[in-house]
Amino acid sequence: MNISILGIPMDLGAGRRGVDMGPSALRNAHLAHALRDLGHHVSDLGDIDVAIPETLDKHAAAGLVFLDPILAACRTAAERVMALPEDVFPLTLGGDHSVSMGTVTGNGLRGRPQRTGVVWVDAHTDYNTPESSPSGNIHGMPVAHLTGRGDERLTRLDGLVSGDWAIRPEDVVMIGIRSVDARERELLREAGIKAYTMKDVDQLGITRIHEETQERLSDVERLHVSFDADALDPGVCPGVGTPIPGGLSYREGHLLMELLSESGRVTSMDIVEVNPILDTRNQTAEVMVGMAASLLGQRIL
Ligand code: HAR
Ligand code: MN
Ligand code: MN
Ligand code: MN
Repeated sequence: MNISILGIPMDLGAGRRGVDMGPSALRNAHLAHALRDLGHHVSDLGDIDVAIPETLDKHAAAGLVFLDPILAACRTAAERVMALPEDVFPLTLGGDHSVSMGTVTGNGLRGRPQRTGVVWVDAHTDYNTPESSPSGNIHGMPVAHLTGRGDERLTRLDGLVSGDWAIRPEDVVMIGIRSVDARERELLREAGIKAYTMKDVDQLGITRIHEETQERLSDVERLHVSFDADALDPGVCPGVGTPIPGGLSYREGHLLMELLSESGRVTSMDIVEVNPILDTRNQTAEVMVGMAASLLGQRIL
């Protein structure tokens, strides 16, 4: 397979600094090499330009911290992904999770707009709107905006999305969930988003959850996996800005990636929220490189 790596070194959507260094940490953990070892043709397109927070006023445009530079970066990321040939697998590196508004949109519109399913692997549901958000941090809002809810500048990605393309709420499956804000919970229910909590992981197991996910997403034309490192347990991935106890184990993460890989249906992936400032000797980036390798065909035997 042809894989293109693109970094979005942005931490403007998070409450603390450091995930802007995620792409470097992942490259340092030998991401491209690991994928070449699997026989893939890998090209690293480098990073897009993202504003540095210290150079900006923290203008919280009505509950949206750093809206304008986040919009600009997400739009650029979407355009870069849209420009890739259809046979390329885009592997996009955050950055905080707001980058996925750009990457998912770019993947959905690449070639021609297509019905796109999203597997959102995360401790958080990231379904706040500007009104419901307790923090104003945009990395808590990408799924709401991808499904057409919230601020129109973000749902339209600064005018890039015209017409009626959006991710359908029924085409989103979340896995690993254990932190949801009170009003966010109501919005999720209203929208009918399917979310497997850690309780579901404990009770059903990853194999069953994966089967149900494939069943639910059987009609989508493209399938994007957005993997937030904080879905994994903080003991496995300590280098994240918002660690929540009780996460996916190392093997649960790999099993999910292995099963998604075997399905042959995944067409793009993000790795987000890796924060090397808070990490232990780049462990989190190394674990996430392993997750990408499993999604892209690595097998034990
Ligand atoms: N729910 C909280 C908020 O909206 C925090 C969520 C963002 N944290 C993440 N995203 N790492 O997955 O402010
Ligand atoms: Mn997230
Ligand atoms: Mn998260
Ligand atoms: Mn986070």
